Amino acid sequence: MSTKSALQIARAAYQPKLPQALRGALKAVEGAPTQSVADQEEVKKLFPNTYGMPYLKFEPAEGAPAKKSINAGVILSGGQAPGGHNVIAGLFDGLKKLNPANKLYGFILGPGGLVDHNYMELTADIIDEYRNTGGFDIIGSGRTKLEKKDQFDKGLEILKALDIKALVIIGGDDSNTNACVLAEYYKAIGAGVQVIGCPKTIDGDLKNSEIETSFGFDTATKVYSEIIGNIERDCNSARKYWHFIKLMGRSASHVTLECALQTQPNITLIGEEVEAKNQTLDDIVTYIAQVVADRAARGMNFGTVLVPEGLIEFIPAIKKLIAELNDVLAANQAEFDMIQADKKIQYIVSKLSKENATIFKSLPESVSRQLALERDPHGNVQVSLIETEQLLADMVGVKLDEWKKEGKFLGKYATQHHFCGYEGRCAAPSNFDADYCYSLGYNASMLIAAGKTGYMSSIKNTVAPADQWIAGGIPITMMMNMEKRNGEMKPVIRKALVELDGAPFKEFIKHRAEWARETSFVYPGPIQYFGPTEVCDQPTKTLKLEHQGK
Ligand code: FBP
Repeated sequence: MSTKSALQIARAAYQPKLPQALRGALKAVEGAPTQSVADQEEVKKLFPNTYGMPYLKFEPAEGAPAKKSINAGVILSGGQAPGGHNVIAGLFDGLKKLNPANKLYGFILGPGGLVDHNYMELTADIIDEYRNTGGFDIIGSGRTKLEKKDQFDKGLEILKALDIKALVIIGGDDSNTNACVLAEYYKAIGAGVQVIGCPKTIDGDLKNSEIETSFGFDTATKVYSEIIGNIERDCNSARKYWHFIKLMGRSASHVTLECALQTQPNITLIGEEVEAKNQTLDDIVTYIAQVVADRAARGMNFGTVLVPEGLIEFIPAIKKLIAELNDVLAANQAEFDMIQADKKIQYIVSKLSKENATIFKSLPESVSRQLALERDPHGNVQVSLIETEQLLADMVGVKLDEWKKEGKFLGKYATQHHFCGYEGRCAAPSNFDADYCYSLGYNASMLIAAGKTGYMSSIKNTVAPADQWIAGGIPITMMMNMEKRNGEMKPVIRKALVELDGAPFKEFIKHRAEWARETSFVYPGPIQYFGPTEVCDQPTKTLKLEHQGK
């Protein structure tokens, strides 16, 4: 028996809130047919059975809730995000409400569990242990890419053996893309298995006109903002360090932007802006150095800098390099795999264009290795492993030394580095994430009962109180476009990047110069689970500003 903290015990009793429409009998109301966000003809051809389905909304109905016998399976896919356990709890409660004899099976350690037939039945006592807790440890997660027919067929064997009629895949854009491919395949072969997706990722980049936010973003950004606020207070107390803080979030800078809005640091870099302005690494370094020098001239040799982990991918010259690296690796994979480990970098350089080879060679070796060699199973550069915060701090130091010699910088410059990443992904979900996730899971069971496949569970109107949230389903094909992956054009869910004409970014640039000049730090403190609603139930600033902008 494991020992529980006082908070864990108190939190276990929390009953997540559900939208009104999911509380009793309901009916599914179909909306307009959908189209993919781009490349309609190509996407339609690849998804003949699941393309163009209508939006779906659940509305309260008269009478008793429907009864339905159905066993379901669930998979947690990709990086952890606070609230995953509540999605499973909501799904479990929904299935049991449909019929107490219904069973829920969890596939162990991600999509690989389905292929390898590694599973467990999730019973009420197991579920109760995990309600309102962070982490994905109830069944574990993994990054196996579900994309091949033999994986789908292998999965179907175990689904049939367990009489599972529906599979819920909880994941980010890549995992939900694969969920959609699986839904299409099972429908095409008449397998009798529905596939439903759930929008997970702390990165906040799985959102669109219909999905307002991915779960986990709320809690993770609140944890990081607490840490940043604490660092800012330390910084403002000692007044002797520049703190460089890298924030997780993959390519998109949503996490960094949200944390900036919550904590008002001196400098915040936004990858999407760097790309739009066609900035070089030197431009970024010069900008930071200038803020440091200006503050130093006013007696302030301290400050905070937020760096999104995906920054490097947005620097146009490096973006071009990554695109060529992807093509080179895809075209020469067999030959590349045969090359001795210590000769691999040299081999890559020999295949790159002169321009990209020069940039590649100019990067510190740790960065070039990450860009070229160490990709995740979806082909993504593992940006969380690149020490951009250290790289920038050092480069700013070199520039300031030059300026010192020229008499342009007279201050002191000492640095500290931090990375806010893994410490935010498994935090106990905030009230928002606890409610949102439970609703997403419960709603997924209703999509299953409605016989749907290829849909993503959707909960909208999330800045309103939970009883006014709108529950329904969005066809996953609606979110797709064609993109180059491993040298080939593939249908994928379009990643949401920070929009430079969007309300959150506009709010940030309104204040950026003042936050750089002054010390305007805000200290948000830790997430509160019990107490006044204005302290405990606030959604993110990003979500609020995006709603105001509508
Ligand atoms: P997904 O939600 O897209 O799976 O990724 C979340 C994330 O935390 C990213 O922010 C980060 O770059 C990546 O996972 C780190 O991956 P890993 O957990 O494999 O180190």
